[in-house]
Amino acid sequence: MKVRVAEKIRQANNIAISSHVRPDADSIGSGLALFLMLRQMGKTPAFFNTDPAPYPISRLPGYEHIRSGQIDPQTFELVILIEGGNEERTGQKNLKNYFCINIDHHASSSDDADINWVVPDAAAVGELVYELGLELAVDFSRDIAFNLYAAIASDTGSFKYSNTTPASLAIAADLTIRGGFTPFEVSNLLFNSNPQEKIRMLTRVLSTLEMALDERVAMIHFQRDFLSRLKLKDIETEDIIAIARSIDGVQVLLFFKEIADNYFRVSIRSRDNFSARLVAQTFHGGGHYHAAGFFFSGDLAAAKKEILRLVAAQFQ
Ligand SMILES: [Mn+2]
Repeated sequence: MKVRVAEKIRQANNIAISSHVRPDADSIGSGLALFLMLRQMGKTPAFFNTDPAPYPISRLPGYEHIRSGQIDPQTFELVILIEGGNEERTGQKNLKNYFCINIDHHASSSDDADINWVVPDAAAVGELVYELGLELAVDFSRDIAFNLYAAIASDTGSFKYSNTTPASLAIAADLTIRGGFTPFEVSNLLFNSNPQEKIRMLTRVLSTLEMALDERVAMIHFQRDFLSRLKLKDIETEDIIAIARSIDGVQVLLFFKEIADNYFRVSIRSRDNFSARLVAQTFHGGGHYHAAGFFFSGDLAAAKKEILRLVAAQFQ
């Protein structure tokens, strides 16, 4: 599949890139690395996203190249989608007008694109774009390598999560050598750049901690007014989730983010042999085995009750 993707790229000149709605560091870092690779190859790439990335992801090198909005009606010979190939995932409404390649590592990825290169064993799409870069024989400049390293470091929780493989570590090591940067430079940008207000917000979210099902489940929630009182627009919440799921003995973490009245985005994280994806799919969501998400309509108490019932069923 990698060879086919590389072949399509070699044949095209005008190439659009887009990643998913509510972009994370993997989708932005991988997309920017690909954008810079295409430029180096003499192509004319353009990167469109429907949603802006939260701080500090917006500080990744080359972020200023990303344009806001729809790919259409411009002409592109090829559209490359990072982590998800359909309108629901990308927010792009006219994908049917283009030849699309979807590069993803979510087992639940759609197969709507013309070529779907989906590798669930990859810890991050950054690993796949690295492989693609080798196939295309590009020179891994500092910015290309930095973005790919950031993508992998982010999706593996700095190489701590269960998705981390020997390949993740080998690729990361190679990227630091080729790019001439230290792992600390990436950590500093991604993890040591928190605005003070985010830490204040974090204390509020963590104060909602509630345990359930013999303390095997931890639940936290985020209310919209946490942000308005702090004058923050949007915030990256992955590290808040990571803190709550680190509690000894917790197998499942549920994070409820209030989007609108009686409407929540639910993130589910799990350990060992508990499938977060199975729960998410029940609510028409998706994700990975240990990290998945979905939307829930109803009040918070109803959401907790219904989801805990499903979690309890999987415990048995
Ligand atoms: Mn990812």
